[in-house]
Amino acid sequence: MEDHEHHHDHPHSHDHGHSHAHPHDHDHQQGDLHYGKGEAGLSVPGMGQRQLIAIEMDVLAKNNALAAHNREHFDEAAQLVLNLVSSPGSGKTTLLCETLRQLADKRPCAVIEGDQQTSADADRIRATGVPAVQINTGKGCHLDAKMVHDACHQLPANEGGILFIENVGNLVCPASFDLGEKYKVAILSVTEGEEKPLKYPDMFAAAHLMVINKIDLLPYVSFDVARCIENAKRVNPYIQVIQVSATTGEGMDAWLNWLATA
Ligand SMILES: Nc1nc2c(ncn2[C@@H]2O[C@H](COP(=O)(O)OP(=O)(O)OP(=O)(O)O)[C@@H](O)[C@H]2O)c(=O)[nH]1
Ligand SMILES: [Mg+2]
Repeated sequence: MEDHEHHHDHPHSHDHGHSHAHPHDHDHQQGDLHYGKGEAGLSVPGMGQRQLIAIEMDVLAKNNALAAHNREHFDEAAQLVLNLVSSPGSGKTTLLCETLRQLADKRPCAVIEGDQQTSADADRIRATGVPAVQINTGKGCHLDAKMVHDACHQLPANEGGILFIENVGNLVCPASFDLGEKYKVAILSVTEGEEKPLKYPDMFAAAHLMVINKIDLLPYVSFDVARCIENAKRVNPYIQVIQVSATTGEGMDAWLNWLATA
């Protein structure tokens, strides 16, 4: 079936200022399907682009208001809050556990864990002696500011400390939801492929720092670190990069130094 509608017939796609160049535009082949080219950047059967934009603006506006409220609390408590985002299994919890061990007796820490189900990650964090609240999102694919607000009320005061928020493993939705954090930190492991920043640009555009994890596995996988960094900088020229192995400890000093000055 030849369907060129998505290529040439965008009823609403007169210029609204969103048509900035995407680095991957030139890769598109004839016959590929592009559902993100409308104004809303996505497609939902039965819904128009304007309707989708209205819904998204409403949801994000409510979330942003709560995130601003969270940020005020975090600032009052002089608490550094980081939102750790990545695909499932990149090593967020492993990196966190190692970080918490290194920071023990140096800086008070607390953790909010987001997963669809289970308290497995909060249990791993609590085993380090650091307080943690597990949020189960059910069918939800990301944490939102209200969830983080509620979780903070379950945690002890963490004046001058660091609150790590481990988001649901997902490189898409968490990019859009401000939780009130100071920075998003994107964790990408070397088993995932160096094209991820180009495939999921929103996440890497939103992140302040990219942590490349599992560098102990570099001898066994074909992962081009320089290319990965180049790709990340194509979507976010300002992104900082740190390479670590959460299991061997390599690169942990750079990460801890970054935390100390963040
Ligand atoms: N070789 C190696 N394995 C690692 C490293 N960091 C994490 N892993 C392993 O990767 C797997 C996933 O690690 P997790 O820390 O659970 O990953 P996560 O990002 O928290 O996963 P979700 O919470 O499910 O999204 C585990 O088997 C870890 O032992 C690393 O630096 N090197
Ligand atoms: Mg985890």
